[in-house]
Amino acid sequence: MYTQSLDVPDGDAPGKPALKAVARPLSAADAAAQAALQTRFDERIDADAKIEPQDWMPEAYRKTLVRQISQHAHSEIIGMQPEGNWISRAPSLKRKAILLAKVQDEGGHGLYLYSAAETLGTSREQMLDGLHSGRAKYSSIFNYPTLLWADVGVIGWLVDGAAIMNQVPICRCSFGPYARAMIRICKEESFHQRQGYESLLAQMKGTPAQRDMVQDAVNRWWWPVLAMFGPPDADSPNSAQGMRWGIKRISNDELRQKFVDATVPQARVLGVTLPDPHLKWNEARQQHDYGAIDWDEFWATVNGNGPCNQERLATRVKAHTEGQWVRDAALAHAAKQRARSLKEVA
Ligand code: BYC
Repeated sequence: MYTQSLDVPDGDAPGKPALKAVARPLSAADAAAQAALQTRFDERIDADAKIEPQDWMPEAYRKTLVRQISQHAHSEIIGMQPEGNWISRAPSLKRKAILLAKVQDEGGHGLYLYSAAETLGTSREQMLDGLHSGRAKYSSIFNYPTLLWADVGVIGWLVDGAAIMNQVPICRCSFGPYARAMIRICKEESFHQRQGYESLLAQMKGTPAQRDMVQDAVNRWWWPVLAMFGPPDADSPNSAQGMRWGIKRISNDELRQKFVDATVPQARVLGVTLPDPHLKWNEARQQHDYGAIDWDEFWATVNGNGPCNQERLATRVKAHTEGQWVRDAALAHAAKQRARSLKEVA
């Protein structure tokens, strides 16, 4: 039930012959019109122009965007939980205010992204249904626990740092509403990354126990963060088409490498070690070499068997169920206002 990787079959009951809709052949005129639309779409993609919701687009392009935006939006929403757990335990008023703002931002990001998906014809209800039923994916990283206060800082530094690396190129994505949503999201992610790093700097200036706590958190998050960028390019089924359509601009492995190269000097300034004996500067490549990522652990987590998958989904479903009265009240209020304005017009 909790898997993030199920694809729903097209409704064929087990043991029964599949009923397939038979497509009516296109007339010559319709086929020519279709080809012209496809050509226009391809030209716009080649010219790096934006595709807008009212423009014609191939169904596969629409589907790919809905898939990616869905998993991105759900990541933001589920991503509120690991840090949200610490709001009531933040060590000072300042840290609590910062954390509250950050977690609210993540909720806001989810909402912009659900709206971007709505412009493609997929409703918020459909998206949420996919999440709550366990059919839709969200980022593997949010299935790891936040055991210590230092984990909150490390999420800001490393998880949001990885998110920025991955998401800045999406500001140039070919689909207008997604690209525009990403501009604001990236500005906020930048604040998130800085607050995390600043919190860790403060902890590293504290007691030996605080420094140990930061190192412990870094040790636990480093490898799952590297896996966040997705499978190696050679095992990434969606990359080639995503790149062709300008949805994806930089490959999973390239982004991972850029992240490692940017993070090593930051770790040095912070005074922590990164838990990888193979991590070293490669003079010839002018990049860091790093050790092997445990892809079995990644896929187990994506497929519902990470440390917190069940808890994350159960918490989300409970929050949605318990929030029903808020949605009912908002709808009742909107209906009242509509009735009042109709009365005023009459
Ligand atoms: N976790 O062919 P690939 C955040 C899936 S929000 C789970 O490379 P693609 C933040 C992938 O979906 C973080 N699944 O796919 C929030 C695909 O399965 P489907 C989220 C993953 O789409 C709050 C399959 O593996 N960011 O940072 O070309 C607080 C094969 O992969 C993961 C975004 O969503 C994963 N880590 O590339 C703090 C950004 N990786 O869909 C921080 C937008 C891969 O075929 N998304 N999979 O069933 C993307 O850029 C791309 O979708 C990905 C994957 C790079 C993630």
